[in-house]
Amino acid sequence: DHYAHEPKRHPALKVNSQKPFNAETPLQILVESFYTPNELFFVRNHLPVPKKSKLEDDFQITGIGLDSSISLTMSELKMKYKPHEITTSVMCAGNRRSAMHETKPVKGLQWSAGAVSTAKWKGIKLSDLLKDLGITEDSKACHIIFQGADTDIESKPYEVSIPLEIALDPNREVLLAFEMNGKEIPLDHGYPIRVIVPGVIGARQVKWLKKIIVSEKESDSLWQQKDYKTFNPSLNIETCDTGKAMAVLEFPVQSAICQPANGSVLKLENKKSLEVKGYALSGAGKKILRVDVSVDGGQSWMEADLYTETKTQMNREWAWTLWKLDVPLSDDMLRKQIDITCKATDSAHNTQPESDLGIWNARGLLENKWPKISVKFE
Ligand code: MTE
Ligand code: MO
Repeated sequence: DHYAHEPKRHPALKVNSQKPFNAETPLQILVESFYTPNELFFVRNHLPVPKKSKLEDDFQITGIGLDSSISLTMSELKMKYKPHEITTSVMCAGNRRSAMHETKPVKGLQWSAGAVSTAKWKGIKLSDLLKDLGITEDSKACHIIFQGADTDIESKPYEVSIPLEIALDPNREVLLAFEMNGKEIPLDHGYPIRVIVPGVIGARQVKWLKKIIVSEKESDSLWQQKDYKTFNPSLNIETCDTGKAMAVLEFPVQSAICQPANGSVLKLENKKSLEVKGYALSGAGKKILRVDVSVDGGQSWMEADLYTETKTQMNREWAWTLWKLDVPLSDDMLRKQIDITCKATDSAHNTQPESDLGIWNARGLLENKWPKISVKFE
């Protein structure tokens, strides 16, 4: 059985598929803490989890600009390079795909808004390692390919790449991480070493890292060349040109309403206001400036309170912002369904579209239209 080495999982995870294992963090739990507990961090696996005892703590680095293939162990890494800690959110490009699917059917796992989580990661900076090995901006290389230890039935590993420019940028803080929230990285999240690339979609952040290849070209894997691309909204899976489209890297501004749950029937209890909570984040290190909430379909907006545990540098916010608002309740609202929507604005004043007609794409990636929930009082 290819799936003989799957770890035990927390029963609260909302399972999307068992083999391979894909599960989201329940929305209520997501906004309970800034750092997602490791055992409740969403899981996105394309392939079976590799056997733990086979995951030795070393990996290879090879490719152009290097005389030979170099093998590095975790203890060597820790000895040679300064440890570095960052807080980042990891979000799957398919997060909220089910909302896009409602507009027009799309291919892929039907994620709700729980395909995102946040952790403090400790590791070494990839830029330190690359510079030490003499890989510079003027080398012939343009891409860094990462290979995981997880393989398909033809023994092909999960593989993607990132531009060298991002890998070498010390301010981008790309990590070869070995700790997640102060603990060894759990098996589902890439034990013993995974790549963390702040500000980009989850797909580029390779778990169970086995090999780094310094290359002139992008990875030729289907995850780099086919699956994680967006297209003109009028193109479908058959008509889209995957050769022409760019691989998705950085993501647009996003938000979600996590509490109350969509469809809740709430108790009256002399309520004067309703507490609404959610998250917001943006790609490329943009921080969240504002989250606005509307209960009248966008005619008027209230500003939510923002909460973060990171000390943001300009353009280096890698983690989400949690938000909260006590929505005042009028007598009229208590009698009928309340529709709640929100939108976030990032530090470049990018904001979310009201509808997804203009961003719809055949793979259902990067859905970020205004999230909507409805609740009522019993
Ligand atoms: N790395 C390997 N080796 N295999 C995978 O299937 N999935 C990617 C990425 N890294 C994947 C991987 C995708 S699509 C996402 S969204 C993130 O891991 C999810 O990370 P998580 O499971 O730790 O939440
Ligand atoms: Mo993903």
